[in-house]
Amino acid sequence: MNREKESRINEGYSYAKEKYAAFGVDTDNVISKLKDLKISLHCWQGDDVNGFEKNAGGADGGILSTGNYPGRARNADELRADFEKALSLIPGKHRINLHAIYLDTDENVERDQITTEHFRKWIDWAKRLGIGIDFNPTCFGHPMASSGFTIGSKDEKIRQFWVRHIKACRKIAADIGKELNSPCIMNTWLPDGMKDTPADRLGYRMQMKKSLDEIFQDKYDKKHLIDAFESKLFGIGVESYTVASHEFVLGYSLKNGITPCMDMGHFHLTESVADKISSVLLFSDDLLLHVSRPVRWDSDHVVILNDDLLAVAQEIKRSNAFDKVYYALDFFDGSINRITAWVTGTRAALKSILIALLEPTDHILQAENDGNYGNRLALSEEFKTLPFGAVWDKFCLDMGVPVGAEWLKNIKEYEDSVLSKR
Ligand code: RNT
Ligand code: ZN
Repeated sequence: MNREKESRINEGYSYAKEKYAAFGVDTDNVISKLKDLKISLHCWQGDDVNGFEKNAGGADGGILSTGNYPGRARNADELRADFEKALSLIPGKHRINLHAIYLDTDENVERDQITTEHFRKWIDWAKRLGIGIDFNPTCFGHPMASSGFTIGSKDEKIRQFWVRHIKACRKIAADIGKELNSPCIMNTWLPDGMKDTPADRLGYRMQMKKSLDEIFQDKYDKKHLIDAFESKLFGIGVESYTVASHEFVLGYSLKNGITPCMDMGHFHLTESVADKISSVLLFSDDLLLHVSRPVRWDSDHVVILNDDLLAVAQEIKRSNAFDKVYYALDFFDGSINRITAWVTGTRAALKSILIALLEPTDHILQAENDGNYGNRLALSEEFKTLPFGAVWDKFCLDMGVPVGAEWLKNIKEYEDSVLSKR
């Protein structure tokens, strides 16, 4: 970056600093907090949730990536290269999130037989980059899941197969956490459900509970493994019944010391995930968020800086809970450059956090406590146009990543020299 541009960014920043200081907000302090904040980047945006099993069949179980933009990663080496490109355009040091189907091995290994060694190359790579890895069992896109049930199945063969898979994944996740010296968050999402109204809603839930109890019998140190469990409302082809519903997941998690996971696309569209945070955190030590963007349904669009995203970050800030809430991205759009998708979504999530951290919350709170709801409203509106963009630019500059839309040039270069050759 040339000196002229750099000094313009610094000028903009000192103006913003002054503006925020007038409300008692220290922008330098906010930037230093944001530097330490980690977002978990999901590997599955890089290849449309296909994975690298020998007979990879893509996603099912109600989730769907659409689009055929050229250049999708076809193997783990390509995916790692794409990740590195994305990470180089995102300010801060982040984590990556692997699904079990992203194993990197020549072996043809069944899901209930996978071991840490099948992820050795990922672990070594993460060590080299100095980043953490999160993990997920993959309970979809497999013949044993074709009945629509996994650990909630009434068929013992199917149920036990998936119990073995999730147990194997927990072992791998704990090994990863230990080796990388950073707890690995393993999130379990289960597609189990039915297209039409079941006669036995309770029965499958009892099966699932029994399976989970078996799975969590294996004990691991929280220093290495944090177990999370994701709820869902419905999926395509699973419209009438989801075994792991919000109540099921929240109930099971709270009772068993598991971290609940709330995906922003897994609720009725008029429900506010932001509103749930303060309730969940009163009863759970922590919370995993799958940061996603539903458009009419759980469509997993790329995350953008919209009201929902901002409201979530504001709630976490207002609950002073950034150390208890883990941000993991979850979207998959195959219709655009996949690195652009990662970078856009991650930068949007970081911007929402930055805006929340910069918020002069005390002033809004004071107005509320004084019973002056007019001032609360007016201040909230005024704060929306404080110059956070100048602080964001400064943050990007400090972190050595492109400022503004400059990063699109890097994407173009990479597309020309790498992606277009695939
Ligand atoms: C599905 C869940 C789940 C998946 C990933 C691939 O609706 O959101 O988190 O998106 O595990
Ligand atoms: Zn999710």
